Amino acid sequence: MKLYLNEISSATSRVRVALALKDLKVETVPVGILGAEAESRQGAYRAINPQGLVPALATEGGELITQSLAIIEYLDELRPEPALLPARPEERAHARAIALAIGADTHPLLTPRVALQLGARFAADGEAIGSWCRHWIAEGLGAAEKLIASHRRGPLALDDQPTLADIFLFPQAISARRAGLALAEWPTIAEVVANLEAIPAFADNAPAARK
Ligand SMILES: N[C@@H](CCC(=O)N[C@@H](CS)C(=O)NCC(=O)O)C(=O)O
Repeated sequence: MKLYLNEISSATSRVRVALALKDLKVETVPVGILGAEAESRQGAYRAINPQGLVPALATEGGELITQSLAIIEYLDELRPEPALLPARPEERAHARAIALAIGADTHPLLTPRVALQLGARFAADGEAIGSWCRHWIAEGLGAAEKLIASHRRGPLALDDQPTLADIFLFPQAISARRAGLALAEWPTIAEVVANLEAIPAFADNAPAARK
């Protein structure tokens, strides 16, 4: 399998964590995502992923799968152990809800393409874009804190085994810290993230800091 990725990408980090948890190895292809002329915006990469986003996974058979959630669920079906969703249907739904609160409703507001448009259309400078990002991260993690705290039965987001909820929460929390937010504001998340940082599959696959 071949993974198109960027090391600073939080969506890529989710897939890298899932691969590590399942001990699956892939070939990696770096794709630049920063700046108006980034590789991800060029025709050659758009021919691979029409959305111009990373991650994207080429399967052994050469089929291209986009979207981190779809990729991770594919990997979970390909190699079911360790399972990334709990057994009980209600808990599976909670894991997906937490993953989507971050992956669908928080992270999309923080991407380079959004920052580019804020700059181009509204003359937002680095400080304004930083403030925008901190606002949406705080809104997203504030909601995730309540969702997690109301269902949690163990040291991780849901229980004692990593699920989709942990895989989506972790990179977003690392990005929050880098954006200057203190995780202590969300005590449940801070505790979960500290426990995840002790698991090599997470610690070794956090999104890299921007240089
Ligand atoms: N929903 C997508 C989001 C993918 C995404 O937004 N990736 C970012 C990096 S974390 C990206 O490629 N951004 C390029 C850009 O914003 O121009 C997923 O989960 O895979």
